[in-house]
Amino acid sequence: MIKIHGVALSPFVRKALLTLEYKEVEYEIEPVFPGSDDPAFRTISPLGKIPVLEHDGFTVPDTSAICRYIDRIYPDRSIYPDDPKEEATVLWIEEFADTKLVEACAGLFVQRFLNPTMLGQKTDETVVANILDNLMPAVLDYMESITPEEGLLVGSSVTIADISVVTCFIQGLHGDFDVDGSKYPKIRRYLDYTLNTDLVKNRLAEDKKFMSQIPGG
Ligand SMILES: N[C@@H](CCC(=O)N[C@@H](CS)C(=O)NCC(=O)O)C(=O)O
Repeated sequence: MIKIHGVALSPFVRKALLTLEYKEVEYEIEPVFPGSDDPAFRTISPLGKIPVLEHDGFTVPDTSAICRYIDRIYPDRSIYPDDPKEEATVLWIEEFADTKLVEACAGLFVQRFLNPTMLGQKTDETVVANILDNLMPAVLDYMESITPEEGLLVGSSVTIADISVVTCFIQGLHGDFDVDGSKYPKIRRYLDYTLNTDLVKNRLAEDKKFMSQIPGG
């Protein structure tokens, strides 16, 4: 059985879970908070980051490695295109989502949800304003430029690009951020489509259940 070390509200843990759920692979979660200094966790996650995948005594951190590993051992419904150019494109979009898009979306989640509910800290409105005024528009301008008028991001089936991007926008929703369709019609169309798939709706429902158990959440 696959074990994911982490907590499901992390955008990166969600990325691994969406990959497993898309492939209908059973898994269990070993709860670990980001930055945990538990020595056993640090051994399998030298950077202290979640998630880490464990499978048959083998462990690997980092979702880029984790999702690729899952795809290799469960090759049905591959999320990596055969075509080299399409594969390169989805890997690039994954990288963009894992760096810039997550910075903007998770930044709002941290300020507006995590700080006030779990960390006992106030929302820093200066940080929020900087994300909304500077980081987010640049990120969304780029996303709008690469999002097609119809269908998924690359090709005709779900890829690691879709999973990486959607997990970030879910994090944004948890940080009270949604995409304005009058400014970004292609992203809006894409989100209306992907957020309404059973895969994503089920994951969102799990998130909401978890968040509602947090005092103030
Ligand atoms: N590149 C990593 C990023 C993982 C990551 O940044 N996880 C965050 C939680 S969302 C974390 O564990 N942060 C703790 C830290 O940086 O100390 C991946 O793809 O898994």
